[in-house]
Amino acid sequence: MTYVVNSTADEANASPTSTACASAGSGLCTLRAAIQAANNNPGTDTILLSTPGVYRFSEALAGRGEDMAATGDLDILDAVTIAGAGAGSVIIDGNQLDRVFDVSANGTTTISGVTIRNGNPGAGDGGGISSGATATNQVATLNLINVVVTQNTPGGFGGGIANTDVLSLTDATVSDNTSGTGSGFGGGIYNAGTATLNRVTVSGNAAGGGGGLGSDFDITLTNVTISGNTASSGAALMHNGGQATLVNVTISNNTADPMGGAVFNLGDATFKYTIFAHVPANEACNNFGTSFVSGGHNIDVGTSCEVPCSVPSDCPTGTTCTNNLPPSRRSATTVARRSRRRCSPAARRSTPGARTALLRPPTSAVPVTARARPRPPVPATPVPAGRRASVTARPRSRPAVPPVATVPSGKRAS
Ligand SMILES: [Ca+2]
Ligand SMILES: [Ca+2]
Repeated sequence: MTYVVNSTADEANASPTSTACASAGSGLCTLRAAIQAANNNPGTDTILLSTPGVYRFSEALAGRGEDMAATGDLDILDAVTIAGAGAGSVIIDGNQLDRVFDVSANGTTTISGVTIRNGNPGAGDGGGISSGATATNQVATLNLINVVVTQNTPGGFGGGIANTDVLSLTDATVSDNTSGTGSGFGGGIYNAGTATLNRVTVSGNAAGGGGGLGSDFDITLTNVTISGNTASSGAALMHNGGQATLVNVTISNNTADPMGGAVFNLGDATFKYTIFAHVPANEACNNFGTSFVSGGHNIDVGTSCEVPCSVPSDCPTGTTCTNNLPPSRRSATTVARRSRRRCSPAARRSTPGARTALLRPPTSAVPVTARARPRPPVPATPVPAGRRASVTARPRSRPAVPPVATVPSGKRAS
């Protein structure tokens, strides 16, 4: 069935068990009433939000912790398609009363063409959206298309979005969300399932760990910009486990204190055609994971995000192992020079200045010990306090986080 919303008011359906959309107040079809009706009507319905305006939660319907869409957040219990007229014109505003959407429906829910803002579920996860099935053997898949998620502030994880199942964002912006004061994880998005982002901007979000993105499982970023996010560590991305795949990603101007201005990795990560733009004096990447692999063709304003190499055979096809130290530091010790070798596009060799770099000793002349890949510099506090605290506080189905075991022995402060 297709429900056409014809009122921006926030009113519950006249009958909470009806499949017809008519609110208890005006008799019009409100967004809340449409969701209640669609929940009651088996199968994937469509809800059209064609009327521009701000769909603001009513204080009269405040009520966190309710799961039938009658009060507080809009609970999606049956897979649905919600189609808005555009993120610039259709704004769903949680009014700080609760998160905006709580998706627990088995199957595929699609939300497009809306802005989701001002969600605040209190102590819960997912300021704007929480998505994940609660029933055993069910999977909530949420696709967000042409959506803006902004200015949401949960007490828990996932300032903008918290996902425990399957999430995708396409042509979306996740901006200016904040997860739990000080210790929250995933300022823009918290992913404990699988997350796929394509043509997405993640900016201005804040968290204790993972300012832009905090991920415990697989995450794939393609054509993504992550900028202006802040955290204690992993300002752009904190990746705790599973595979992170970054292709055509720009990471710039993210700020972490004390470490990991760009990426904090405890899992497996690969990156290709990726720009790491940060203050060169700061280490932008902290890798304690099982792998941190360059697919080549990256640009690193500093050097910390490129994986060290020792010999050309360490590098992907089309790249070669060259000294990445700035000219002013190339008189450093042999060990330092080797630790700063990075895989760079082979095309660079065509420049006259770099040509001498080709005149290196043959591979056989490099001592075997030099092949051991140096670890990146280890900061004073390997695992952020926020991450530890959060694992303790939220033991639910999160994966085994290997924060301590993966840190090289002898490198922890304290
Ligand atoms: Ca339905
Ligand atoms: Ca609710």
